[in-house]
Amino acid sequence: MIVERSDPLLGRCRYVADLGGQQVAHPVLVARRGDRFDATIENRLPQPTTIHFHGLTLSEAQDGAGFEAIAPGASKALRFEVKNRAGLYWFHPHPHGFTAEQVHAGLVGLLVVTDAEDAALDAALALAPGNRVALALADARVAGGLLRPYAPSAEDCLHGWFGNRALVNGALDAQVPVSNGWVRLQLLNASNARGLLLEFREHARDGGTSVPFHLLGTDGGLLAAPVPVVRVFLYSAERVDIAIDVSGRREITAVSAAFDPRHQARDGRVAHHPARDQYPPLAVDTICAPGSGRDAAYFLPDGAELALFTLSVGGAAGAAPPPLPARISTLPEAAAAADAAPRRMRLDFDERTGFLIDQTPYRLDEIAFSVARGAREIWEVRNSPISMPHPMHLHGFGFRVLRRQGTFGPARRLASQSSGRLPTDLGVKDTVVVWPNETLWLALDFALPKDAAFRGRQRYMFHCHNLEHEDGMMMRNYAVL
Ligand SMILES: [Cu+2]
Repeated sequence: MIVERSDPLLGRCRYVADLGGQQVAHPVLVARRGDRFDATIENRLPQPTTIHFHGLTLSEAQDGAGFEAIAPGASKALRFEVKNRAGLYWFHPHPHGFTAEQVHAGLVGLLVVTDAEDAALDAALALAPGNRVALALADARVAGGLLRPYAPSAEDCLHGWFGNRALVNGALDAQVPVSNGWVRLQLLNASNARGLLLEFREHARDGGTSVPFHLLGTDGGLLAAPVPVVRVFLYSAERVDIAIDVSGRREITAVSAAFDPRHQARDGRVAHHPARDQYPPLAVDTICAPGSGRDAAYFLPDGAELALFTLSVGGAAGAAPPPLPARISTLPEAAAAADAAPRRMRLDFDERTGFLIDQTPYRLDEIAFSVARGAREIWEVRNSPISMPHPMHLHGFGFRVLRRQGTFGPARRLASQSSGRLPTDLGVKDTVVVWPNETLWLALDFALPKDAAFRGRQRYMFHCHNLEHEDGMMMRNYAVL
Protein backbone atom coordinates (compact mmCIF):
# COMPACT_ATOMS: atom_id res chain seq x y z
CA MET A 1 0.00 0.00 0.00
CA ILE A 2 1.32 3.43 -0.95
CA VAL A 3 0.83 6.53 1.20
CA GLU A 4 1.06 9.46 -1.17
CA ARG A 5 0.41 13.17 -1.33
CA SER A 6 -1.77 13.70 -4.38
CA ASP A 7 -2.19 17.48 -4.11
CA PRO A 8 0.74 19.36 -2.53
CA LEU A 9 -1.05 22.73 -2.61
CA LEU A 10 -4.08 21.52 -0.62
CA GLY A 11 -2.10 18.91 1.26
CA ARG A 12 -4.59 16.15 0.28
CA CYS A 13 -3.27 12.61 0.65
CA ARG A 14 -4.52 9.12 -0.09
CA TYR A 15 -3.85 5.45 0.41
CA VAL A 16 -3.35 3.53 -2.83
CA ALA A 17 -3.54 -0.27 -2.77
CA ASP A 18 -1.36 -1.93 -5.40
CA LEU A 19 -3.12 -5.23 -6.07
CA GLY A 20 -0.84 -7.14 -8.41
CA GLY A 21 -0.22 -4.07 -10.59
CA GLN A 22 -3.78 -2.70 -10.38
CA GLN A 23 -3.88 0.54 -8.38
CA VAL A 24 -6.93 1.28 -6.21
CA ALA A 25 -7.15 4.65 -4.43
CA HIS A 26 -9.07 4.99 -1.12
CA PRO A 27 -9.46 1.20 -0.70
CA VAL A 28 -12.13 -0.22 1.66
CA LEU A 29 -10.70 -3.52 2.90
CA VAL A 30 -12.87 -6.52 3.83
CA ALA A 31 -11.53 -9.47 5.81
CA ARG A 32 -12.97 -12.52 7.50
CA ARG A 33 -11.92 -13.11 11.08
CA GLY A 34 -8.79 -15.30 10.88
CA ASP A 35 -7.61 -13.89 7.54
CA ARG A 36 -4.00 -12.79 7.21
CA PHE A 37 -3.10 -9.20 6.35
CA ASP A 38 0.05 -8.96 4.27
CA ALA A 39 1.19 -5.65 2.81
CA THR A 40 4.19 -3.41 2.35
CA ILE A 41 3.60 0.24 3.25
CA GLU A 42 5.55 2.73 1.19
CA ASN A 43 5.76 6.29 2.52
CA ARG A 44 5.79 8.89 -0.25
CA LEU A 45 4.96 11.80 2.09
CA PRO A 46 7.46 14.52 3.06
CA GLN A 47 6.75 13.62 6.71
CA PRO A 48 7.11 10.44 8.77
CA THR A 49 3.97 8.29 8.94
CA THR A 50 2.67 5.02 10.40
CA ILE A 51 -0.48 2.98 9.84
CA HIS A 52 -2.39 2.31 13.05
CA PHE A 53 -5.07 -0.39 12.76
CA HIS A 54 -7.63 1.18 15.05
CA GLY A 55 -9.44 -1.41 17.18
CA LEU A 56 -7.40 -4.47 16.18
CA THR A 57 -5.42 -6.43 18.75
CA LEU A 58 -1.91 -6.49 17.31
CA SER A 59 1.65 -6.66 18.57
CA GLU A 60 3.46 -3.39 19.28
CA ALA A 61 5.41 -3.81 16.03
CA GLN A 62 2.20 -4.02 13.94
CA ASP A 63 0.00 -1.64 15.97
CA GLY A 64 1.51 1.38 14.22
CA ALA A 65 1.36 3.64 17.26
CA GLY A 66 4.38 5.69 16.31
CA PHE A 67 7.14 4.09 18.36
CA GLU A 68 8.84 3.43 15.03
CA ALA A 69 7.59 5.82 12.36
CA ILE A 70 8.17 5.14 8.66
CA ALA A 71 10.55 7.89 7.46
CA PRO A 72 9.83 9.73 4.19
CA GLY A 73 10.82 7.40 1.35
CA ALA A 74 11.02 4.31 3.60
CA SER A 75 8.86 1.15 3.66
CA LYS A 76 7.55 -1.23 6.29
CA ALA A 77 6.19 -4.78 6.07
CA LEU A 78 2.84 -5.37 7.84
CA ARG A 79 1.90 -8.99 8.44
CA PHE A 80 -0.67 -10.12 10.99
CA GLU A 81 -3.73 -12.27 11.54
CA VAL A 82 -7.10 -10.52 12.00
CA LYS A 83 -8.16 -11.97 15.36
CA ASN A 84 -10.91 -9.53 16.35
CA ARG A 85 -14.66 -10.02 16.22
CA ALA A 86 -16.56 -8.88 13.16
CA GLY A 87 -16.99 -5.12 13.11
CA LEU A 88 -15.94 -1.89 11.44
CA TYR A 89 -12.27 -1.18 12.12
CA TRP A 90 -10.15 1.44 10.43
CA PHE A 91 -6.61 2.48 9.70
CA HIS A 92 -5.00 5.87 9.84
CA PRO A 93 -1.60 7.53 10.46
CA HIS A 94 -0.30 7.85 14.02
CA PRO A 95 3.11 9.60 13.77
CA HIS A 96 3.49 11.79 16.85
CA GLY A 97 2.88 15.44 16.05
CA PHE A 98 1.54 14.77 12.51
CA THR A 99 -1.54 12.60 13.12
CA ALA A 100 -4.14 15.38 12.89
CA GLU A 101 -2.72 16.83 9.69
CA GLN A 102 -2.37 13.47 7.93
CA VAL A 103 -5.82 12.17 8.91
CA HIS A 104 -7.39 15.44 7.84
CA ALA A 105 -5.50 15.18 4.54
CA GLY A 106 -7.56 12.06 3.72
CA LEU A 107 -5.53 9.19 5.14
CA VAL A 108 -8.46 7.20 6.49
CA GLY A 109 -9.19 3.63 5.42
CA LEU A 110 -11.95 1.25 6.49
CA LEU A 111 -11.51 -2.41 7.39
CA VAL A 112 -14.75 -4.38 7.56
CA VAL A 113 -14.26 -7.66 9.43
CA THR A 114 -16.89 -10.36 9.04
CA ASP A 115 -17.57 -13.68 10.77
CA ALA A 116 -20.35 -16.24 11.13
CA GLU A 117 -22.53 -14.11 13.48
CA ASP A 118 -22.16 -11.15 11.15
CA ALA A 119 -23.22 -13.22 8.13
CA ALA A 120 -26.19 -14.68 10.06
CA LEU A 121 -27.40 -11.15 10.84
CA ASP A 122 -27.21 -10.13 7.16
CA ALA A 123 -29.25 -13.20 6.27
CA ALA A 124 -31.86 -12.47 8.98
CA LEU A 125 -32.25 -8.89 7.71
CA ALA A 126 -32.69 -10.19 4.13
CA LEU A 127 -30.48 -7.32 2.95
CA ALA A 128 -30.95 -6.33 -0.70
CA PRO A 129 -27.72 -5.95 -2.72
CA GLY A 130 -26.21 -2.54 -1.88
CA ASN A 131 -28.08 -2.24 1.43
CA ARG A 132 -24.97 -2.84 3.55
CA VAL A 133 -22.65 0.17 3.51
CA ALA A 134 -19.54 1.25 5.46
CA LEU A 135 -19.01 5.01 5.63
CA ALA A 136 -16.34 7.28 7.11
CA LEU A 137 -17.93 10.59 8.20
CA ALA A 138 -15.66 13.61 8.58
CA ASP A 139 -15.82 17.38 8.37
CA ALA A 140 -13.75 19.78 6.30
CA ARG A 141 -13.58 23.49 5.55
CA VAL A 142 -15.02 24.04 2.12
CA ALA A 143 -15.21 27.21 0.04
CA GLY A 144 -16.61 27.30 -3.49
CA GLY A 145 -16.67 23.49 -3.68
CA LEU A 146 -12.96 23.29 -2.81
CA LEU A 147 -11.46 21.89 0.36
CA ARG A 148 -9.22 24.28 2.22
CA PRO A 149 -5.83 23.07 3.46
CA TYR A 150 -5.25 22.13 7.07
CA ALA A 151 -4.00 25.30 8.74
CA PRO A 152 -5.27 25.30 12.32
CA SER A 153 -4.89 28.42 14.41
CA ALA A 154 -3.89 28.31 18.06
CA GLU A 155 -7.61 28.35 18.91
CA ASP A 156 -8.25 25.38 16.58
CA CYS A 157 -5.43 23.48 18.23
CA LEU A 158 -7.04 24.04 21.64
CA HIS A 159 -10.60 23.07 20.67
CA GLY A 160 -9.91 20.83 17.68
CA TRP A 161 -10.27 21.46 13.95
CA PHE A 162 -13.90 21.92 12.87
CA GLY A 163 -15.03 22.31 9.27
CA ASN A 164 -18.28 23.58 7.77
CA ARG A 165 -19.22 20.59 5.56
CA ALA A 166 -19.40 16.83 5.86
CA LEU A 167 -17.24 14.50 3.79
CA VAL A 168 -18.49 10.92 3.45
CA ASN A 169 -15.82 8.51 2.24
CA GLY A 170 -14.04 11.64 1.03
CA ALA A 171 -16.98 13.09 -0.97
CA LEU A 172 -19.19 16.15 -0.42
CA ASP A 173 -23.02 15.90 -0.68
CA ALA A 174 -22.91 12.12 -0.52
CA GLN A 175 -25.96 10.26 -1.82
CA VAL A 176 -26.16 6.58 -0.93
CA PRO A 177 -28.52 4.61 -3.23
CA VAL A 178 -30.36 1.86 -1.35
CA SER A 179 -33.42 -0.34 -1.93
CA ASN A 180 -36.56 -0.86 0.15
CA GLY A 181 -36.18 -2.98 3.29
CA TRP A 182 -33.53 -3.00 5.96
CA VAL A 183 -30.35 -0.99 5.40
CA ARG A 184 -27.31 -1.84 7.51
CA LEU A 185 -24.89 1.06 7.98
CA GLN A 186 -21.47 0.79 9.62
CA LEU A 187 -20.47 4.36 10.38
CA LEU A 188 -17.14 5.78 11.58
CA ASN A 189 -16.69 9.31 12.87
CA ALA A 190 -13.40 10.10 11.11
CA SER A 191 -13.48 13.81 12.05
CA ASN A 192 -10.41 15.25 13.71
CA ALA A 193 -12.47 16.65 16.58
CA ARG A 194 -16.20 17.02 15.82
CA GLY A 195 -18.68 15.09 17.91
CA LEU A 196 -21.77 13.88 16.03
CA LEU A 197 -25.28 13.36 17.39
CA LEU A 198 -26.48 11.03 14.67
CA GLU A 199 -30.14 11.23 13.66
CA PHE A 200 -32.10 10.30 10.51
CA ARG A 201 -34.80 12.56 9.10
CA GLU A 202 -37.41 12.26 6.42
CA HIS A 203 -38.54 15.43 4.59
CA ALA A 204 -35.44 17.12 5.99
CA ARG A 205 -35.96 20.27 3.89
CA ASP A 206 -39.26 21.00 5.71
CA GLY A 207 -37.79 20.60 9.17
CA GLY A 208 -38.11 16.85 9.03
CA THR A 209 -39.40 14.08 11.20
CA SER A 210 -37.05 11.68 12.92
CA VAL A 211 -36.84 8.14 11.58
CA PRO A 212 -36.06 5.74 14.42
CA PHE A 213 -33.38 3.10 13.92
CA HIS A 214 -31.76 0.20 15.75
CA LEU A 215 -28.27 0.05 17.21
CA LEU A 216 -26.72 -3.29 16.25
CA GLY A 217 -23.10 -2.82 17.25
CA THR A 218 -20.32 -0.55 18.42
CA ASP A 219 -16.53 -0.20 17.89
CA GLY A 220 -15.74 -3.88 18.54
CA GLY A 221 -18.69 -5.58 16.88
CA LEU A 222 -22.27 -6.63 17.52
CA LEU A 223 -24.28 -6.08 20.70
CA ALA A 224 -26.05 -9.07 22.23
CA ALA A 225 -29.41 -7.62 21.11
CA PRO A 226 -30.51 -4.66 18.94
CA VAL A 227 -31.49 -1.47 20.82
CA PRO A 228 -34.15 0.86 19.35
CA VAL A 229 -32.92 4.49 19.32
CA VAL A 230 -33.74 7.87 17.79
CA ARG A 231 -30.27 9.43 18.07
CA VAL A 232 -26.82 8.38 19.25
CA PHE A 233 -23.63 10.28 20.01
CA LEU A 234 -20.69 9.33 17.83
CA TYR A 235 -17.41 10.99 18.80
CA SER A 236 -14.13 10.99 16.89
CA ALA A 237 -12.98 7.44 16.12
CA GLU A 238 -16.14 5.77 17.47
CA ARG A 239 -18.19 3.46 15.23
CA VAL A 240 -21.81 2.36 15.20
CA ASP A 241 -23.45 -0.47 13.29
CA ILE A 242 -27.14 0.28 12.73
CA ALA A 243 -30.21 -1.05 10.95
CA ILE A 244 -32.80 1.32 9.53
CA ASP A 245 -36.00 0.30 7.77
CA VAL A 246 -36.34 2.51 4.68
CA SER A 247 -39.46 0.75 3.31
CA GLY A 248 -41.94 3.11 1.68
CA ARG A 249 -39.68 6.16 2.05
CA ARG A 250 -38.03 8.12 -0.77
CA GLU A 251 -35.21 9.98 0.87
CA ILE A 252 -33.74 9.94 4.36
CA THR A 253 -31.10 12.42 5.45
CA ALA A 254 -28.53 11.57 8.10
CA VAL A 255 -27.69 14.64 10.17
CA SER A 256 -25.71 15.53 13.22
CA ALA A 257 -28.40 17.17 15.38
CA ALA A 258 -27.56 20.31 17.37
CA PHE A 259 -26.24 19.76 20.90
CA ASP A 260 -24.27 21.54 23.61
CA PRO A 261 -20.67 20.51 22.86
CA ARG A 262 -19.40 21.28 26.39
CA HIS A 263 -16.28 23.20 25.36
CA GLN A 264 -15.89 24.87 28.74
CA ALA A 265 -12.14 25.47 28.63
CA ARG A 266 -11.94 28.64 26.56
CA ASP A 267 -8.45 30.09 26.87
CA GLY A 268 -5.17 28.33 26.90
CA ARG A 269 -2.60 26.78 24.65
CA VAL A 270 -1.75 23.20 23.84
CA ALA A 271 1.70 21.69 23.99
CA HIS A 272 3.70 21.68 20.76
CA HIS A 273 5.20 18.40 19.60
CA PRO A 274 8.95 18.85 18.97
CA ALA A 275 8.89 16.56 15.88
CA ARG A 276 6.79 19.19 14.11
CA ASP A 277 9.80 21.46 13.65
CA GLN A 278 11.75 18.85 11.69
CA TYR A 279 9.46 18.37 8.66
CA PRO A 280 7.40 20.71 6.44
CA PRO A 281 3.58 20.81 6.65
CA LEU A 282 1.74 18.84 3.93
CA ALA A 283 0.33 22.07 2.53
CA VAL A 284 1.95 25.49 2.44
CA ASP A 285 0.47 26.75 5.69
CA THR A 286 1.32 27.09 9.34
CA ILE A 287 0.08 24.89 12.16
CA CYS A 288 -1.10 26.25 15.55
CA ALA A 289 0.37 29.73 14.94
CA PRO A 290 0.48 31.45 18.35
CA GLY A 291 -2.22 34.07 18.95
CA SER A 292 -4.14 33.20 15.78
CA GLY A 293 -7.93 33.02 15.81
CA ARG A 294 -10.38 30.97 13.79
CA ASP A 295 -11.05 31.19 10.08
CA ALA A 296 -14.71 32.00 10.79
CA ALA A 297 -15.86 31.93 7.15
CA TYR A 298 -15.39 28.17 6.82
CA PHE A 299 -16.12 27.15 10.35
CA LEU A 300 -19.18 25.56 11.93
CA PRO A 301 -18.88 25.15 15.70
CA ASP A 302 -18.83 21.75 17.34
CA GLY A 303 -22.40 20.78 18.26
CA ALA A 304 -23.99 22.79 15.41
CA GLU A 305 -26.41 20.94 13.15
CA LEU A 306 -24.64 19.44 10.14
CA ALA A 307 -26.11 17.43 7.22
CA LEU A 308 -24.07 14.26 6.68
CA PHE A 309 -25.45 12.20 3.78
CA THR A 310 -28.68 11.12 2.09
CA LEU A 311 -30.12 7.66 1.60
CA SER A 312 -31.96 7.64 -1.76
CA VAL A 313 -34.43 4.79 -1.71
CA GLY A 314 -35.11 3.10 -5.03
CA GLY A 315 -36.98 0.04 -6.22
CA ALA A 316 -40.55 -1.05 -5.69
CA ALA A 317 -41.87 -1.33 -2.14
CA GLY A 318 -42.13 -5.06 -1.54
CA ALA A 319 -43.32 -7.09 1.40
CA ALA A 320 -42.62 -5.80 4.92
CA PRO A 321 -39.00 -6.53 5.90
CA PRO A 322 -38.42 -9.42 8.32
CA PRO A 323 -38.47 -8.68 12.08
CA LEU A 324 -35.10 -7.99 13.71
CA PRO A 325 -33.74 -11.04 15.53
CA ALA A 326 -34.01 -10.77 19.33
CA ARG A 327 -30.39 -11.94 19.77
CA ILE A 328 -27.68 -11.03 17.26
CA SER A 329 -24.48 -12.14 19.02
CA THR A 330 -23.19 -14.13 21.98
CA LEU A 331 -21.56 -11.04 23.57
CA PRO A 332 -21.73 -11.45 27.37
CA GLU A 333 -22.89 -8.66 29.69
CA ALA A 334 -20.03 -6.38 30.84
CA ALA A 335 -18.59 -7.71 34.09
CA ALA A 336 -15.87 -6.42 36.40
CA ALA A 337 -13.30 -8.54 38.22
CA ALA A 338 -14.72 -8.68 41.77
CA ASP A 339 -11.49 -7.95 43.66
CA ALA A 340 -9.93 -5.35 41.38
CA ALA A 341 -9.23 -1.90 42.86
CA PRO A 342 -9.68 0.63 40.06
CA ARG A 343 -6.71 2.19 38.31
CA ARG A 344 -7.46 5.94 38.43
CA MET A 345 -6.79 8.37 35.61
CA ARG A 346 -7.48 12.09 35.49
CA LEU A 347 -7.99 14.18 32.38
CA ASP A 348 -6.66 17.61 33.27
CA PHE A 349 -6.71 21.06 31.77
CA ASP A 350 -4.25 23.83 32.46
CA GLU A 351 -4.07 27.13 30.55
CA ARG A 352 -0.29 26.86 30.11
CA THR A 353 -0.03 23.20 29.10
CA GLY A 354 -3.45 22.40 27.63
CA PHE A 355 -4.92 18.93 28.05
CA LEU A 356 -2.94 16.25 29.83
CA ILE A 357 -3.51 12.82 31.34
CA ASP A 358 -2.54 12.80 35.03
CA GLN A 359 -0.75 16.14 34.61
CA THR A 360 1.84 14.55 32.34
CA PRO A 361 2.54 15.49 28.71
CA TYR A 362 3.37 12.66 26.32
CA ARG A 363 6.89 11.31 26.19
CA LEU A 364 7.89 8.59 23.74
CA ASP A 365 10.26 6.93 26.21
CA GLU A 366 7.93 6.99 29.24
CA ILE A 367 5.72 4.10 30.36
CA ALA A 368 2.96 5.38 32.60
CA PHE A 369 2.15 1.94 34.02
CA SER A 370 2.38 -1.75 33.22
CA VAL A 371 -0.32 -4.40 33.33
CA ALA A 372 0.12 -8.17 33.51
CA ARG A 373 -0.84 -10.12 30.41
CA GLY A 374 -4.11 -11.89 31.21
CA ALA A 375 -5.04 -9.41 33.99
CA ARG A 376 -8.54 -8.00 34.41
CA GLU A 377 -8.70 -4.39 35.56
CA ILE A 378 -11.15 -1.58 36.18
CA TRP A 379 -10.11 1.89 35.01
CA GLU A 380 -11.75 4.93 36.55
CA VAL A 381 -11.36 7.80 34.10
CA ARG A 382 -12.42 11.22 35.38
CA ASN A 383 -12.59 14.41 33.32
CA SER A 384 -12.10 17.70 35.18
CA PRO A 385 -15.12 20.02 35.63
CA ILE A 386 -13.70 22.77 33.37
CA SER A 387 -12.72 20.83 30.28
CA MET A 388 -13.92 19.53 26.92
CA PRO A 389 -15.29 16.19 25.79
CA HIS A 390 -12.36 13.83 25.31
CA PRO A 391 -12.93 10.70 23.18
CA MET A 392 -10.39 8.44 24.89
CA HIS A 393 -8.89 5.62 22.82
CA LEU A 394 -7.10 2.51 24.04
CA HIS A 395 -4.69 0.70 21.74
CA GLY A 396 -4.38 -3.07 21.77
CA PHE A 397 -7.53 -4.09 23.64
CA GLY A 398 -11.25 -3.50 23.58
CA PHE A 399 -13.02 -2.65 26.83
CA ARG A 400 -16.51 -2.50 28.28
CA VAL A 401 -18.22 0.46 29.94
CA LEU A 402 -19.50 -0.41 33.42
CA ARG A 403 -20.89 2.90 34.61
CA ARG A 404 -21.06 6.65 33.95
CA GLN A 405 -21.47 9.30 36.63
CA GLY A 406 -21.72 13.09 36.37
CA THR A 407 -22.95 12.96 32.75
CA PHE A 408 -24.45 16.24 31.51
CA GLY A 409 -28.23 16.35 31.12
CA PRO A 410 -28.77 16.01 27.35
CA ALA A 411 -26.52 12.95 27.20
CA ARG A 412 -27.90 11.45 30.40
CA ARG A 413 -31.39 11.57 28.90
CA LEU A 414 -30.19 9.11 26.22
CA ALA A 415 -29.08 6.66 28.89
CA SER A 416 -31.08 3.46 28.93
CA GLN A 417 -29.78 1.99 32.16
CA SER A 418 -29.44 2.82 35.85
CA SER A 419 -25.65 2.61 35.41
CA GLY A 420 -25.89 5.78 33.31
CA ARG A 421 -24.72 3.86 30.27
CA LEU A 422 -25.83 4.98 26.83
CA PRO A 423 -26.95 2.41 24.25
CA THR A 424 -23.52 2.87 22.58
CA ASP A 425 -21.87 1.83 25.87
CA LEU A 426 -23.40 -1.65 25.72
CA GLY A 427 -20.94 -3.20 23.26
CA VAL A 428 -17.18 -3.64 22.96
CA LYS A 429 -15.47 -0.25 22.77
CA ASP A 430 -11.98 0.99 21.98
CA THR A 431 -12.87 4.69 22.10
CA VAL A 432 -15.27 6.32 24.54
CA VAL A 433 -16.17 9.96 25.15
CA VAL A 434 -15.70 11.37 28.64
CA TRP A 435 -17.57 14.68 29.00
CA PRO A 436 -16.45 17.43 31.42
CA ASN A 437 -17.11 16.56 35.05
CA GLU A 438 -17.86 12.96 34.13
CA THR A 439 -16.36 9.75 35.54
CA LEU A 440 -16.39 6.46 33.65
CA TRP A 441 -15.61 2.99 34.96
CA LEU A 442 -14.24 0.67 32.30
CA ALA A 443 -13.67 -3.09 32.50
CA LEU A 444 -10.52 -4.28 30.71
CA ASP A 445 -9.54 -7.85 30.04
CA PHE A 446 -5.91 -8.14 28.93
CA ALA A 447 -6.45 -11.79 28.03
CA LEU A 448 -8.69 -11.07 25.04
CA PRO A 449 -8.71 -12.18 22.30
CA LYS A 450 -7.70 -15.50 23.87
CA ASP A 451 -5.22 -16.51 21.19
CA ALA A 452 -3.54 -13.13 20.69
CA ALA A 453 -0.86 -13.08 23.38
CA PHE A 454 2.30 -11.61 21.92
CA ARG A 455 5.62 -12.62 23.50
CA GLY A 456 7.71 -10.09 25.41
CA ARG A 457 6.85 -6.57 26.55
CA GLN A 458 4.32 -4.84 24.31
CA ARG A 459 3.87 -1.07 24.47
CA TYR A 460 0.49 0.46 23.69
CA MET A 461 -1.19 3.82 24.24
CA PHE A 462 -4.15 5.46 25.92
CA HIS A 463 -4.90 8.87 24.42
CA CYS A 464 -7.48 11.44 23.41
CA HIS A 465 -8.73 10.99 19.83
CA ASN A 466 -9.51 14.65 19.38
CA LEU A 467 -6.51 14.67 17.05
CA GLU A 468 -5.44 18.20 17.94
CA HIS A 469 -5.37 17.12 21.60
CA GLU A 470 -3.48 13.96 20.65
CA ASP A 471 -0.82 15.94 18.78
CA GLY A 472 -0.88 18.34 21.76
CA MET A 473 0.53 15.51 23.92
CA MET A 474 -2.68 14.16 25.51
CA MET A 475 -1.32 10.60 25.36
CA ARG A 476 0.36 8.09 27.68
CA ASN A 477 2.13 4.83 26.94
CA TYR A 478 1.38 1.66 28.90
CA ALA A 479 3.00 -1.76 28.68
CA VAL A 480 1.64 -5.31 28.78
CA LEU A 481 4.15 -7.69 30.42
CU1 LIG B 1 -9.26 15.61 24.06
